[in-house]
Amino acid sequence: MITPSSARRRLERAPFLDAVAGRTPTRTPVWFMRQAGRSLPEYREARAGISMLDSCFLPELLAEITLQPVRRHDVDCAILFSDIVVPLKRAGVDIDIVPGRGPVAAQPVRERRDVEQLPVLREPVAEIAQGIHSILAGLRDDQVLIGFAGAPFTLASYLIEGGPSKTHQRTKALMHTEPKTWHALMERLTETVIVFLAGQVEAGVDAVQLFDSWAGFLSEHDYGEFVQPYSARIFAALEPAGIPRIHFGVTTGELLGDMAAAGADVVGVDWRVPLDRAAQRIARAAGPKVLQGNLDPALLFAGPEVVRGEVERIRADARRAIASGTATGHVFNLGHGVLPDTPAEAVTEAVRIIHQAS
Ligand code: 1CP
Repeated sequence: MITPSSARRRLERAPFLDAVAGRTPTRTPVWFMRQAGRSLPEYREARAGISMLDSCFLPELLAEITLQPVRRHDVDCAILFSDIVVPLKRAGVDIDIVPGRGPVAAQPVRERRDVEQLPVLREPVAEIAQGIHSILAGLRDDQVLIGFAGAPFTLASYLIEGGPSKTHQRTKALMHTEPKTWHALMERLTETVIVFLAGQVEAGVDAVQLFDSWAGFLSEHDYGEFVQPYSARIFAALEPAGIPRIHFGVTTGELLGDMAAAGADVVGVDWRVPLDRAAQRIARAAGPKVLQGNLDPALLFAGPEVVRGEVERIRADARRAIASGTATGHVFNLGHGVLPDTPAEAVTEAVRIIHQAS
């Protein structure tokens, strides 16, 4: 169980918190997944000569990189600069982030013995707690900090496949051929994720997002049997902390109800499903929730007029959902992360358009 933190800020006028609580925000809150990173020249400069994973363990650097997009784009939320594999690395798993590719595990987890030997994170990551303190000192009281973790399924996929996968074939095969091994792995990863998030909550983050990025590859049945119970345990552990909990995955149109039912307050929706239809699926399964999304990140390349049209359409979809009682609020975001080649100016312009439309 994750208890409320004495470091938690009391924010009275943050648009994100107003939208999540069902109040009318002063402007539409917006943040973008992957708002920190390669699209920013100042990020490339700050990271020069430092590996991705090393940068996640340097408190002042991770704080600076987290704040860069907040300063440049005037987004309403900072997202902690870290990676989903950071808790695995700190626990002692031999995993690295290969530039241009992503997380790669030296010894993939394939058998019962591998699972039994997989280290579990026992202590929060102290460097991240220090970084969070610096970030909070650099934010205004209308800007929130979102902490995050990867969900057990998405982490398991990197460990089992050994790296990024377009099919998740070994992961699915393990679930079905060795369900006991699968469940043992998910137990361990769930513990790690809870300890990792507990440290962020204790350090004072204002909200948390659980990224189950690749859950959309699963059938509804497999999601329900092999994945949802563990994500639900994480959301239940977070509940006493009293901060908003966001759940996100890509191509999860068919799973939105089940992902909402895992216990989130806010459900991320990718661009494939209109927000009002997403809200119906969510409300039917779990009651009305806050929606987060869902501009197609590729459209940041299409120029401000296209973005303006899409922003209006998405806001109309969200308004319809709220008016019909199937959603209680809307946080603007992309349907997935900022693409690395996106011009920084296009991101700033999109934020301006979203705020203007409020
Ligand atoms: O600004 C922010 O959003 C914060 C930074 C952030 C976040 C939220 C990073 C930094 N990683 C993440 C989470 C993360 N990492 C997810 C969930 C979000 C998503 O769906 O995009 C996933 C799946 C990962 C795994 C990962 N790490 C990948 C994807 C690989 C694949 O399977 O396709 C990659 C490329 C990384 C490396 C990484 N993490 C972050 C950055 C800036 C980078 C690229 C750095 C580099 O290569 O030098």
